[in-house]
Amino acid sequence: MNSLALINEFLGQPPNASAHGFQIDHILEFCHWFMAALFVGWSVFFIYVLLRFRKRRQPHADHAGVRSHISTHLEFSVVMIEAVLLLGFAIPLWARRVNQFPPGNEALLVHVVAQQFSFNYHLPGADGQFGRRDVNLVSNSNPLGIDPNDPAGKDDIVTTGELHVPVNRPVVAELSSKDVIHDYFVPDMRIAGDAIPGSLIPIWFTPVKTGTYEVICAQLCGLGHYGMKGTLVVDSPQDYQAWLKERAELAGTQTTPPAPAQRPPGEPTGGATPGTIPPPGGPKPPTADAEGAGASPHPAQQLHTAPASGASPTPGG
Ligand SMILES: [Cu+2]
Repeated sequence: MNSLALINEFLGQPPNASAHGFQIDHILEFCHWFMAALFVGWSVFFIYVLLRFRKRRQPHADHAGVRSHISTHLEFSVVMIEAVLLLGFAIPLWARRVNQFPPGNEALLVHVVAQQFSFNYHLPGADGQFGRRDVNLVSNSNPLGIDPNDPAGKDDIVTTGELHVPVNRPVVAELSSKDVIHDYFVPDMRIAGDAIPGSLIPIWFTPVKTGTYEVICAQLCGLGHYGMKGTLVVDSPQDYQAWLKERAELAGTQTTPPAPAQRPPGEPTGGATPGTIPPPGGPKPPTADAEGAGASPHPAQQLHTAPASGASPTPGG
């Protein structure tokens, strides 16, 4: 770390842990120093103008305005520096990030599916193939709607909140969302990307330091946004293989994945989880609302709605 990096640290940026991060850091450092210089420069100019054009010295307004061209030259220089920063550094760096993805056989591909208020991860398992996902199969016990009848999905690994990746290997994360727009942000990896319903947005990074890093949602996505955090664990290759084995064993024995994240205080406690809203005209799920006694249906009505045929939320197999 050179002395220029002091301003990034001062502003709370965690140390970089990715292969490309130093390029982002250089631009950030330059921008922060440039903005600091502009702030000091314009502040001095402002104070000078207040004194120079005070009423005692300038009792009558002068319509001719400023005769010196210094401020014009200064403003032109600032515009030039900003144009060079944007066209010469920021846009080429961004272009490299979005155009030069690592080759598919080299990278680890993971699907990241955001929802209020957690991140789900889908890994292809030992066969390297992702199982088919269907929005109609999404339920509390199958948060990603993986088709139980698809052989490619049998060994898939699904986790919520925590992802493990091996060190020094590129990771391509394809972002999508089940409900609203989220943003998958890993500050230590200097990477972020929006997770938008109906879109698949790939981002990539290569972790270069083992450790545990924070993942946060960087889009205001609802009342529980503040708690939408996760963990990225960068493992040594051996630890990563051990984790994969552990997850595969868990997937084999566990029929019910972990319960969905609890709703934060203030969030409506309606029974439906995002993605499990029944289609219009379909049977309504039994209401789990404990707040309003009037909301719970009459036992006779429950008899009508509960045993609707073909509406079992439990995936077969
Ligand atoms: Cu979010």
